[in-house]
Amino acid sequence: MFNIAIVGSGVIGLSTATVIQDYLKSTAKVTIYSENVSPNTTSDVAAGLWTPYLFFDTSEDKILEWAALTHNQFLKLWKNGSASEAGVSLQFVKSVSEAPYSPFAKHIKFGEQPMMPIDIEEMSKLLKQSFQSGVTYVTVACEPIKYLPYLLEQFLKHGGTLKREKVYHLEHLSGYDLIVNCCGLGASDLNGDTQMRPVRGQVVRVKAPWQFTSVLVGNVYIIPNLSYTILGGTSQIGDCDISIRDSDTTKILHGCNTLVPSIKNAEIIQHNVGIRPGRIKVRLEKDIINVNGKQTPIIHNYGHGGCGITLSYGCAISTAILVKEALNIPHMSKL
Ligand SMILES: Cc1cc2nc3c(=O)[nH]c(=O)nc-3n(C[C@H](O)[C@H](O)[C@H](O)COP(=O)(O)OP(=O)(O)OC[C@H]3O[C@@H](n4cnc5c(N)ncnc54)[C@H](O)[C@@H]3O)c2cc1C
Ligand SMILES: *[C@@H]1O[C@H](CO)[C@@H](O)[C@H](O)[C@H]1NC(C)=O
Ligand SMILES: *[C@@H]1O[C@H](CO)[C@@H](O)[C@H](O)[C@H]1NC(C)=O
Ligand SMILES: CC(=O)N[C@H]1CO[C@H](CO)[C@@H](O)[C@@H]1O
Repeated sequence: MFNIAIVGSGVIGLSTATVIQDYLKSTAKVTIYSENVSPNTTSDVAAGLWTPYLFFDTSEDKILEWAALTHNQFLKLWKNGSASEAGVSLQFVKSVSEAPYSPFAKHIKFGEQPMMPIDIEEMSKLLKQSFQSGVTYVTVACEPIKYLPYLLEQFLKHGGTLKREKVYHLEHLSGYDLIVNCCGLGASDLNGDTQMRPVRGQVVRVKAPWQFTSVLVGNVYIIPNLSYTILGGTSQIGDCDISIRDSDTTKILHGCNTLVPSIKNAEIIQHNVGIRPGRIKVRLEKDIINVNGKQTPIIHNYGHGGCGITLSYGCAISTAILVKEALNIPHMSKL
C-alpha cells in the first residue's frame, strides 16, 4: 500500500486525487491537505469555460494534449447523465479578438466558423477597439462550484481523506511515499517558486437566464452557466489585491451592457475576485525532496494560469503517470 499526500483541493488537486485513485486502485491511500476548500478556492471563481487562455510560455503541444483530454472528459460526463451533478454544459461561443485568426485548438472545438467581417466591425465600434478576427463554435463549460464538490464526493467515496490544514513546509509531510503538489499560487510561499505570475481576475455574477451565448470580446466576456451568468473581466498581471474594485465593476458592467444590452436588467448576485496561478510555464514534473532524512519523490502540478479548469483532467492524467513511474508501478496506457 502506498501512502500519498496531495497539497491543494482546487480543481487541480481534486482532479489529480481522483485520477490517482483510479490509476492505483486499492494500492494507494490518498490524503489531501488543503488550507481552503470549495467554495473558497480560486477555482470556484472561474466561469469554467473550456478555453486555452493565459498559459504564457507553456508549449502549445502540451496545452493541446491536456486540453483535449479534459474536453473529452467533460463531454463524457455531459453524455452519461452526470451533467447536472458535475456542472457540465455545452456552450455556443462567439469569440472576437484583437489578434489575427489562429487555428489553435480548432480541431477540439465543435464547428468553428469565422464570423462575418461586418459583425467584427460592429463590435469594434461598440467597444472602441480594433478587433481583427472572430469565430463561433460550441464548447463545454464545467462550473467549478458544482464540479469541485462532485470531485470531492468521488474522492471520499473511494477512500480518500481530506485534512483542512495549511502545509507550511513540504518537508513536514512525513510518513508518505510520495507527495503531489497542487497548491496553485501557494507555490511562491510553499516551495519558494519565483516563477509565479499572479493574474488578478474580477467578475460579476448575475441572474440572466435568457442569455444563451457565451460572448468573449477582448477583455469583456459574458458566460452563461448552470447557476449564474458570469460577466468579466480583468487580467491584471502581478496584481494580488483580492478586494472588489468599484472601478473594475463599472468597466465590466459597461462593457457587457454595451455588447448585450439586456444584461442591464440582470440582477447582480455576487462580485468575485480570484488570483490566477500564472507561471512562466505550467510546472508538471518530478523532483525529490528530503523529508525527515528520507528521499521522497514529489510531483508538481501547478501554475495553470487562466485555464486550470480547461487543463485539469489532462494534467491529472500526466501527473498520475509520473506517480506510477516514481513508485515503480508498471503503467499500462488507458488512453
Ligand atoms: C475570474 C477568473 C475566471 C476564470 N475563468 C476560467 C475559465 O473560464 N476556464 C478555465 O479553465 N480557467 C479559468 N480560470 C483559471 C482557473 O480558475 C485557475 O487556473 C484554476 O482555478 C487553478 O486551479 P488550482 O487548483 O491550481 O488552484 P486553486 O483553485 O487556487 O487551488 C489551490 C489549492 O491549494 C491550497 N493551498 C495552497 N497553498 C497551500 C498550503 N501551503 N497548504 C495547504 N493548502 C494550500 C489552496 O487552499 C487551494 O485549495 C479563471 C480564473 C479567474 C480568477
Ligand atoms: C469559506 O469562507 C467563509 C468566509 O471566510 C467561511 O465563513 C466559510 O466557512 C468557508 N467555507 C468553507 C467550506 O470553508
Ligand atoms: C460518468 O463518467 C464518469 C467519468 O468516467 C464516471 O466517474 C461516472 O461514474 C459515470 N456516471 C455514470 C452515471 O455512468
Ligand atoms: C443555460 C443556463 O444554464 N441557464 C441558467 C443560467 O443561470 C440562471 C440563474 O441565474 C438559471 O436560471 C438558468 O437556467
